[in-house]
Formats: sequence, structure tokens, C-alpha cells
Amino acid sequence: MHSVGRRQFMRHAVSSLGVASAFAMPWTIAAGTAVGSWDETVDPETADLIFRSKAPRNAEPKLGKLAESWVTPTTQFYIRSHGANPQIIPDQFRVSVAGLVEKPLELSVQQLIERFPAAACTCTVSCAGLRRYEFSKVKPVGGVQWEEGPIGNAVWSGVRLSDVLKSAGVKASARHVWFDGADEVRDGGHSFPFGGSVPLSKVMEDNADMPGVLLATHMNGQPLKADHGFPLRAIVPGYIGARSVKWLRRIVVSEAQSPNHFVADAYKIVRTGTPQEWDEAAPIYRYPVNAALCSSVTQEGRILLKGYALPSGDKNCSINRVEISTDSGNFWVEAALGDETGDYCWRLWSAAVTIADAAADVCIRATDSLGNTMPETVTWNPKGYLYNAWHRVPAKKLLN
Ligand SMILES: Nc1nc2c(c(=O)[nH]1)N[C@H]1C(S)=C(S)[C@@H](COP(=O)(O)O)O[C@H]1N2
Ligand SMILES: [Mo]
Repeated sequence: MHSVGRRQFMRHAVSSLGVASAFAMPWTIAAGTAVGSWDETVDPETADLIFRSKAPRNAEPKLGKLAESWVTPTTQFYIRSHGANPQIIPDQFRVSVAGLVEKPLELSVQQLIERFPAAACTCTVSCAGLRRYEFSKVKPVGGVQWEEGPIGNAVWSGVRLSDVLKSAGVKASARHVWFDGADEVRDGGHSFPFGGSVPLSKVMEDNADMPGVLLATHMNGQPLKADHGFPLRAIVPGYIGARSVKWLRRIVVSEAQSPNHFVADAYKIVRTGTPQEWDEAAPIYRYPVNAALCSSVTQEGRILLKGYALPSGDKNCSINRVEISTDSGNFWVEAALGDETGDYCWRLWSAAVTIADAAADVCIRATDSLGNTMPETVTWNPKGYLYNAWHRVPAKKLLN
């Protein structure tokens, strides 16, 4: 993790206090949530995942399992947490809505469900560190060495954040909405909640079957699992997973982006990492087009390849084309695309190919309906975010 320098910590501390006093809303308001201690007991249902670390819990599915179904079973869905799971007392859990609103709210999950229309969406959540280990082959980067697995497509249900904000009455000067989790992340000797931020315009960009932002209570038809943010999380379709804050207990409407470390400092693309570069860089919101080869089986002399392709996280954008090259990127053939598709969702693909014994690399690249295509290479960045170069797999791995 990018360490919180003193300068950055002060900024965080000062801003948090500023908010608390300005709105008379201390962020300890949700009395039913306490900071969790490290608990390395893994939910047995997630035992099939590859654990990159247990405290905090960071796990991705085995690649061969990932593209088996368009909706990722919860047991195969990656887990990415920066701190321990908070200890939640469901009866006491409240989410607060404060800041630039006419009427601050404090609601239990039950009240959210009763007061606002039910809403649901299917969308893909993808970590900014997806495929980070590829950067480390060039020059080591810190952080979880994610392979192609920290991504999954799920059915999320709950209520629209826009409905909640409308009932709180958003003031005219509002531009951004902050999220804080009930967890405590320890870094550089300090503890603070994991936080996110989204522009208000994104929150309000609802259509009938796609909320701008969903306040999700359920994942794949079941109450959220502890690892995925029980009892409430934000789901921000099209944005890097870090904006979909789990264990969501505080929502603040503001003129500015959240001062939380994970918005103000981390989750930015910089080249060398000077303090000025960090300050100048914008937070990452949308994820870029991406794809991976997940499995291969030999079938009647040919090799059947399967994988996923993710369109860039833009509005009205879908996967148009997935191409395979069995000669390291000279000649490309098109893969067949799965029938299931949707806004902000990945698309599965398959292709039956022959691979010459002397072949070097098999390459995969995807192109979306806005014309974004995966580049052959990407520039290294010190935090290892947003790797989306062609997925290159040594042919030898697929031949036997
Ligand atoms: N409160 C909280 N929310 C969080 C995080 C966290 O550490 N704490 N991690 C974020 C990151 S980086 C990702 S990629 C997604 C992962 O969601 P999942 O664990 O349900 O797959 O949650 C996001 N929300
Ligand atoms: Mo992430």
C-alpha cells in the first residue's frame, strides 16, 4: 500500500475533523459498528479462492473457474480488503447522509429498504490492481500481486443512491458524494476508514435498469457476505472497485472530492511518484477495456480457449470484438462472443484455434463499442494500476 506520509495524513485528519464539525455529524455516528480485529478465519465457502493475503483478506479465483459463467458465483468472487472486516451489529447498524443536504438522514438497512423503491443491476466490479503482476515483471511494484482474477460480474440489489439523496434534498453547490466504510485501515501508524468518492453527476445518471450508484444489500440474491460489505455497500457501475465502498456507513455530499487517502492520494496514475505528481494527478474513476484468457482445453486437434472481456466503464459501452493471435500478435482471428451482455458488464468469449508447435505467444485483445482497444504495451506506473495490455500467454502453456 502507498504509505500515508505525514503530509498526506495531516490532510486527511484535518479534513475529517473539518467535516465533522462543519456538519455536526461525527463519523462515529453508526454506534453499532466497531473496528474489527484481524480475523484470519476464512469463510469456508471461499476456500476455493487463491489467498494472496489473509490479514487483510485478499483473494482471487483460480483463473480456470473465472469464465465458467457470466454471473460469477459469490464463492468465486474476488475479495479485496484493506483492513479487517468490521464487527457489525446488524440491529444497530446505521448509514448517515450528511453534508450539502437539506435534511441529514440516518437510516437502518431496514428503513432504506422500506422507504425507497427496490433497484437492482448486474455489473462487473474490477479492481484497479487487476493484472498488476504484469507490471512487476517490468519492475517490481508493491501491493497485492494480482493476476487476472480480481474481477467478477454479479447481480446487485438494494436501493438507488439518487433516491436517497433526493429525499435528503441535495443543495445546489453539491458536486461530489463521499463514502466511508466502517472498517479501519492501518497505515503509517494511523487508522482511518476506507473511503471513496464519486461525482454527483454519476450518482444521478440513472436509467430504468441501471442506477448511477446502487446502495446494495444483496449480491446474487443473498444478503451480502461479510467479506463483500455486509450489510450495505456502494456499487458504482463502470468504476474501479475501490469506489464501491463496503460496510458503507457514512455518505457525505460535498463541493469537492473526498479527502480520504484512497481518493486524495492512492488510486492515481503517476509516473515516478513525486509529491507534486500525486497532488496533480486526478483520482481514477472508470476502468479501461480489458480481457483475459481463462481456460484452454484440447478438442479434436484444436484448442478451445475461453475468457472474459470487459468494456471500458463508460455509459452505453459494450464489447464489440475479441481477437486472438497465435503468432505473438501478427495475425488475428475473431473469437465468438457470449450471448449474455449488458451495460457495465463483462462478456465471455471463446475461440477454437490451432497452435503451431513453434508458436511463441498467444495474445488476446478486446475492443469496445466506443472504439477503445487494448494496447500492445502499457507504461509502467509505481502503484501498478490499470494494466490492460494484450493478454499474452506462452503457447507452451496451452499446448500440453
Ligand atoms: N470499506 C472498504 N470498501 C472497499 C475496500 C476496502 O478495503 N474497504 N476495498 C475496495 C476495493 S480496492 C475493491 S477492488 C472492492 C472489492 O470488492 P469485493 O471485496 O467485494 O470484491 O472493494 C472496495 N471497497
Ligand atoms: Mo481494488
